[in-house]
Amino acid sequence: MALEGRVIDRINALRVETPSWGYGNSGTRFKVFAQPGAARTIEEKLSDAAMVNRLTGICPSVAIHIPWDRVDDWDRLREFAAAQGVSIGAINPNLFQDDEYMLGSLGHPSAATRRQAVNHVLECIDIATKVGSSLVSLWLADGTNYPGQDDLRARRRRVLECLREIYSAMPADLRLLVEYKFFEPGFYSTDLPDWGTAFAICIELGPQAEVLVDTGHHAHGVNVEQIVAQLLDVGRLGGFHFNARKYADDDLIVGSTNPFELFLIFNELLAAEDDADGTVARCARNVAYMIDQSHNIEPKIEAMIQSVVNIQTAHAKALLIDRNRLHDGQRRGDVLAANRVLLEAYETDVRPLLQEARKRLGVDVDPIVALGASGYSERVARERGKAAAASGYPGA
Ligand code: RM4
Ligand code: MN
Ligand code: MN
Repeated sequence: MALEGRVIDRINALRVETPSWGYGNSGTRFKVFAQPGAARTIEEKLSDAAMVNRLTGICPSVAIHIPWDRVDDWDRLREFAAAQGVSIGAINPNLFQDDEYMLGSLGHPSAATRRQAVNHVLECIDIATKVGSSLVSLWLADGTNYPGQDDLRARRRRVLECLREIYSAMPADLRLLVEYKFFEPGFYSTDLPDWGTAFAICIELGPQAEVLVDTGHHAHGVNVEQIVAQLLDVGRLGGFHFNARKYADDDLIVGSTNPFELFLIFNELLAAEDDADGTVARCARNVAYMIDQSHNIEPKIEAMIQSVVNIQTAHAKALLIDRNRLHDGQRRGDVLAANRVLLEAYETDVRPLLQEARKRLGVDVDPIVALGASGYSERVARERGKAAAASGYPGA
């Protein structure tokens, strides 16, 4: 029971940030299906995120995207969020939707376009300060589509030079999370294609730059949990964009396609939290857990809650791993005994544990059922209607 109490405390200590763009209309490049009640403004997105937080008890911050969520008065927005019981989390600059960015942003061949891109990130740093956020997440759509289109090393130098300027403008309490992705929209090369490139850039910048792992940004078969382990061991894992993928950067509900991978990721994180090396343990404890999800056909608020529940499930299962027996199996070279320790934890039904954890948090034992019972989705559908409006997604 004492053990169960400790596990429940750790289940309830997890915090997951939800993204503003997950509440507005979004979709694929083929079609954005407008949904009744989809949030149209940043205030509506914050209200929906606040509902997710009320139902789950563990989602008190919301990532925003600039310019999709830009407002004139940031103090007012900060107060609006606080009144809803949430705060503004990571600021995500948008370096891919201006006509100027056809050939890239920080890696663009033209100095004028690079200037525009740097200025945009500087504005985002300023916004972070105004709204009280300690995170800027940077994803570059930069890359090339054809061999020979641009000089790959020159692009790297341009990106680095711009990032140096950005880094030097950061206040001491801000972290820059550098996200990588191996393809799209550049289909021949991407300027920050993998964790190693992102890590090398972070090392060149300094300790406030850390790598962001978006679980959907890897080629098929890549061992994402090993990447997580490597980044933890060098103290440079900054955060996650959790989502699920089957084929590409699908941005599906977290844990919907490969829940075992999610469990193995948490296995690495929890092991590192207790590492004897203080740098590793500190890094693991400061990881920013964020969802980066875009809903195409699924109801948005329900989908977000489903992701949070799936994250909690994987986290809870990883908390049950018997580390003594695991290490014992590893020491003895008993390959299958060690493997079975992980499977035992993974196969445990943690639903009763999560229900107990939710009771202690003072939220409903089943947040999805509670959402249905609240009538929230029907109410916002009535009030907001079905608007093909301003979520930021092309065609939305
Ligand atoms: C990108 C990447 C970024 C997200 C955008 C909307 O693929 O994952 O994190 O901000 O999509
Ligand atoms: Mn992402
Ligand atoms: Mn993505």
